[in-house]
Amino acid sequence: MKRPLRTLTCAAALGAAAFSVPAFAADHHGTESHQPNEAYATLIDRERNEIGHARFQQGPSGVLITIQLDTQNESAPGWHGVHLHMLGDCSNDDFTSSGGHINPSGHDHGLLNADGPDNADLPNIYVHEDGALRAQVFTDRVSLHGEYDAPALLDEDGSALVIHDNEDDHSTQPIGGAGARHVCGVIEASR
Ligand SMILES: [Cu+2]
Repeated sequence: MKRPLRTLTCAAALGAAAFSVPAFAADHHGTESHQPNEAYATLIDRERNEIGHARFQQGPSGVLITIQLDTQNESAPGWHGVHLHMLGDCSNDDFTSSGGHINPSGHDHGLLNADGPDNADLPNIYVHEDGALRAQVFTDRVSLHGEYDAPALLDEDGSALVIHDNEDDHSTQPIGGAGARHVCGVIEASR
């Protein structure tokens, strides 16, 4: 009795494996979304020198932003406010062409504001004595393409990452006292 039972069990297991392998393979060769889930920005200073870049990675619950500034740029050492501005346009001298903050939520500015934060708000970033900076910040108040109903960075008129002259105090209106814009980068889809 034992031997035939074992044979049956074996055959059943093989049968299951034979069915599961093609199904697994089909999943991995099936249609995948080709919409890019990354974006980048080349960062320029007011003299239009390229001084760094930013990478935007869309995750399931937010966008991870990696910012890099090269050494020898004109950014003053210390903390600087960094925000997401509503137009993908860094064409004029003071970068006001990038418009105001992305903020369809209508919330006040400031990560520490009881009526905030607005969609564009991010933590400050720190520039070292030699001008270099490496930072990662994460936000779920924007998305690349409208994921989880957050405003899209890659919408029709684009958007820009802007680094300000001063630290953002995360509460004062409208931009936390962060001052003028000294670095700008148009956010573009990665290919
Ligand atoms: Cu700003």
